[in-house]
Amino acid sequence: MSKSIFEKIIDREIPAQIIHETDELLAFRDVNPQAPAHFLIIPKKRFHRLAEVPADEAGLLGRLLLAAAAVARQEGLAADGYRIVINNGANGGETVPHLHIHVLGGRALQWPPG
Ligand code: DGP
Repeated sequence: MSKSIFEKIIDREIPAQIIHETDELLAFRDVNPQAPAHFLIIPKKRFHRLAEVPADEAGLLGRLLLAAAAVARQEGLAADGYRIVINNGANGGETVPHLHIHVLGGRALQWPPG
């Protein structure tokens, strides 16, 4: 299967503003920000969406969430708060077929989303 945009970012084939990286995950700024602060956390291992992550990867999912909180803190979002979103599949609004966690902050966000 051909590489997704996010795999090309992982492999440094296309540029991105990377703000955190470990051997298993990457955080970078969203190219089309929906809030003053908007970044994505992705696993380097490819899962098309949350629903495809097997039970034996529960630890990785936990570390992705912890990294989202840690990078939000690093970005100065912890005091005022932020939102974490995972779009899963077409009706969820997922456009890039590689699991990603959105972190949005820097303004008050509406609920429910449209
Ligand atoms: P989603 O709709 O949940 O699949 O979100 C995909 C997000 O990925 C969307 O907010 C825009 C972002 N995005 C798409 N292509 C690129 C890219 O080439 N670079 C970066 N940094 N973000 C991208």
